[in-house]
Amino acid sequence: MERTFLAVKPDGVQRHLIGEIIRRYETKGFKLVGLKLLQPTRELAESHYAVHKERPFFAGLVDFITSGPVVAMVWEGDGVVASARKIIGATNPLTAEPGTIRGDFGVNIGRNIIHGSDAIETAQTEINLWFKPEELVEWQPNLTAWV
Ligand code: FUP
Repeated sequence: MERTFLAVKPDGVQRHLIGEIIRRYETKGFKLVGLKLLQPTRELAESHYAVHKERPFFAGLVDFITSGPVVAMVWEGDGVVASARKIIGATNPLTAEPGTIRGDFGVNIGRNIIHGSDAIETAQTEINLWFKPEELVEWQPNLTAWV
């Protein structure tokens, strides 16, 4: 089953958007299989953003993502990688469509609230970077048992 890595960035946590963001993926129908709050180390942040190492914004990006707690998540479902990106919206919140997370809540490209893996292979790399295998939970949704 397809999985993706999502992270509520320090600005999303400070702005009390954790619940709002989780709600969007839960109500869409994806399954949460990993969740933790942590303040990333520089080592973790530099690995996560290694693809941007040579870019002028790299140091500021690492400063920002390590500046406070982040909510790291793994979500599972058919087509979850692309769908999660659609729900997030464009990188620049000023051009992200209304109705997307960045379009609804952000104004600043450097403070764009949430990260989402951009491809299935990237998702696998990011999940392995942020989570140990035993931190991921296999479970079967069973609505009829509870309602
Ligand atoms: P995204 O996949 O939409 O998160 O965007 P990118 O992987 O292209 O960029 C990663 C992060 O770098 C963005 F979330 C914000 C930051 N960034 C800048 O600060 N300035 C830029 O010009 C581009 C990206």
